[in-house]
Amino acid sequence: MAETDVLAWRIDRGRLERSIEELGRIGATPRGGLTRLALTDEDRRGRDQMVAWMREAGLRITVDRMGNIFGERAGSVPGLPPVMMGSHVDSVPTGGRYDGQLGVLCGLEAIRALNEHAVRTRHPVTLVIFTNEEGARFQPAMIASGVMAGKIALEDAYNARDRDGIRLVDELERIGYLGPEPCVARPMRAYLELHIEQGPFLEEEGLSVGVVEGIVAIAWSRLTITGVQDHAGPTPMRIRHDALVAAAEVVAGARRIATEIGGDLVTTVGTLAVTPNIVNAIPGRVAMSIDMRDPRDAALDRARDMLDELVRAACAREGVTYELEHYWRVPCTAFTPDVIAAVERAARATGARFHRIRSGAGHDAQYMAAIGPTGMIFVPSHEGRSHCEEEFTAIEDIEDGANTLFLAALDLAERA
Ligand code: HGY
Ligand code: MN
Ligand code: MN
Repeated sequence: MAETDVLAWRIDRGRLERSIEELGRIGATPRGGLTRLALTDEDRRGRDQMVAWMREAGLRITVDRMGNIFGERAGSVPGLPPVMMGSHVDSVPTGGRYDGQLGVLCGLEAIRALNEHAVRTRHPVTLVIFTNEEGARFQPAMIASGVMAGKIALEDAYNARDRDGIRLVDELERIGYLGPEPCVARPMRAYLELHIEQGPFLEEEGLSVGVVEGIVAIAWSRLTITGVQDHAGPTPMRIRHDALVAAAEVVAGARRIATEIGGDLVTTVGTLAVTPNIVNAIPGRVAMSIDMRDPRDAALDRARDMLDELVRAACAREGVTYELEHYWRVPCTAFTPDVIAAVERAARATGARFHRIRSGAGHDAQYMAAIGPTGMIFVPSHEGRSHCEEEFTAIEDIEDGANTLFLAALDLAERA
């Protein structure tokens, strides 16, 4: 296969657009977004649709014990490790139709294009769909790639419970995706993930492709504050121990930590559950989450220490007790130079307007980078929006990204 010919190959934009539309209808929200939480019936329907398309594309399907789905396209040289492309099909509640879904569908389109060009690459090419990447229903995020990378114990993942106390493993079984394959690191030539940027940089710079160099460090904590539930009327202010007053100090303090440390540190309190959560009772209990991220591991360590002190002081002032658990931490992750270079060559060959970029969002690629050569391709998010129904990426940019993924996968699957 002459190098120059291959670089002129392209994916089929219309076919890709139709797949995005069709998969986006499963779990669609009235405002054009997507609610397809991990291991729900909608997720099962999305998975079933992907498996049907993967079978049509001639892929050999396997499912592992975390419900990760693999579709393998054989290579010409026996025994060579695959080039893997993948992402996730679960979404956040009232999320968008591009987060995760694009990576899986652009990977499928790249395989369909390989079939069209009747090419047999030296290395196999495998499409992978990871379970529960979002961490919206079961925590933490990226739980299935985390098990594969040996960073999360299978039993811990199996016993993760959603807000109704339902276990992850029972839902895997219920939807028929508790597979037999071990969920362990497997040899790979490279792992490539196309994803929306979920930030404003590419669109602001008029770019259609981001060549991702790595991902920030991420820390998730859960805080439970216990005060004294009492009547909102007759209880004098001087004897109150109001869990929500302490929690409110922590919310405002988390923002101050980001301001004080500065740089690219971000802090978010995303969940806050008040008990008994009625007008005329002093809150006796608050459960809340704190998400902190920074490209510098040391800065994230400092932020966590400041959070510990913030919580201690806020609860002491209000005379309430607390439990603070730092339960998930992923280090700042650098992708593999050889894979980054392949992505950059591919972006250049497609004529896309590209630039190097770092990811502020976590992805399965973050754990895959711990077990093999890994890289990512970003496409722009309109106004940088994501994890919302307004999430949008123009098909012209998706096409540039998909062509970049296709040519990078070809490059990596053909080279020795
Ligand atoms: O949390 C994240 O960054 C990803 O959306 N799971
Ligand atoms: Mn995602
Ligand atoms: Mn996401």
